[in-house]
Amino acid sequence: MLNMFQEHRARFLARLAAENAAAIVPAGGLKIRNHDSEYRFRPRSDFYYLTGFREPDAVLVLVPACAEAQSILFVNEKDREAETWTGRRLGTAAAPAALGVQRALPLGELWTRLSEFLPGHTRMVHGFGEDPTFDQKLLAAVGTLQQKGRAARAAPRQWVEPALWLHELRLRKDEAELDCMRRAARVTAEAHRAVMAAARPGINEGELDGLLDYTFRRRGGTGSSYGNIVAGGAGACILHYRENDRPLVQGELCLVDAGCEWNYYASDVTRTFPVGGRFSREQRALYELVLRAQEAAILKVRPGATHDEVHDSALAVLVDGLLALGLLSGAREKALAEHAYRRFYMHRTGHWLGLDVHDCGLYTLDGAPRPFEPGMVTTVEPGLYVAPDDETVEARWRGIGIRIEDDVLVTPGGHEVLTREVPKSADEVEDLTRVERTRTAAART
Ligand SMILES: [Mn+2]
Repeated sequence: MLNMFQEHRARFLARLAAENAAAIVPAGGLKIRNHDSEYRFRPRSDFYYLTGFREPDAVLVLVPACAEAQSILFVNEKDREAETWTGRRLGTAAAPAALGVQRALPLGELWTRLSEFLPGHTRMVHGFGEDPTFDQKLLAAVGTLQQKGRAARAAPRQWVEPALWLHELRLRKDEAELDCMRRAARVTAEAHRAVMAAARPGINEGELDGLLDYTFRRRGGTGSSYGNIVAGGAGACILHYRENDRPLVQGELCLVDAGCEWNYYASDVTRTFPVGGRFSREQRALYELVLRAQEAAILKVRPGATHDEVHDSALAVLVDGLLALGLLSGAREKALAEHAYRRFYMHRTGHWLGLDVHDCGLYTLDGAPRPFEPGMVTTVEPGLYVAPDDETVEARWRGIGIRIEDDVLVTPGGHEVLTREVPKSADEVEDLTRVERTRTAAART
């Protein structure tokens, strides 16, 4: 695993050297929840991608033009008393061997020593906006250097955002990263199966939420990639439903949008199933429509295709289906052109996936949709949501919310559905959620 991060760093350093640029990448710090309790720490993705280091506060400095060391990590120094209170620290002595950086220095020296390493670089990569205090200190340090005006050893005079070089690297996943994403996908499949098996009328959404978290951690994941969504009934029509606190009702659907994070790499999966194990006619009709749209969209994923093509192919299937079922009326072209479908389908069909659930990476290049390349991972996630108070449709359709989402890797020959082990066909999903079957299976084991 150390190799993976060293390779990322080497690739980024090569780019920085070619651009005559330095980079400063902070891990981020603890966030206060209240008083002296903090939220669980997760390193920022750029920092983790380049180091594999999980301690807060550390700062990576990459300086390819510096003769003495090109990768320098500033870390919290070993401190017996502080470690008793807040946890173990790697420290400056152990960091170079453990992480493969050339030098490690105490964090307290960052702002006084940074000026030693920056001269000779004309540009500087930093992501502004995450931590204004850090930004201020960095601007001051570089400003001081610029005012010295040492002609022979230039100070950085141009700022470059991480999106330009670093995020281009992160967008294309290497084999070691894909291994993490495949593991995340496998655990996610197990968690969705566990939820389907446990779901029954009366169980609280919160219990299923807990079962997801439990399965993710039990199987070695770093947690969930984002806040789990467990939405029974019309809750599914709220795209980012977060309450997760109602009992499931027989005959309603339950939408679960949750993915395991493995070694901080995300998976992002949505499944929708009937509470009690049998879709109603209307639920099944819409479910199979969303599934057909998703399958059509997945087939589009291959090198050279774009997010727009994926979205349009899902949309064509959905609009045809809505017209056939009578949820939309009139001409197909008009329904598409006037966005009549947006009442039922208001989001896009996919986003990049990687260390972040909505991963970095530009969606357009020179104003045009960006073509897929092997190694990129996107979600494919069409849905249909009929608001519970939508008077424009017959009552039997109201309150049905469905989304089906998988994670799809672009391969040289087309694509690979990383999350293919998560059950998806209407019959499979009914089978797994049928209450009598679950009980009999439990009695047998
Ligand atoms: Mn998603």
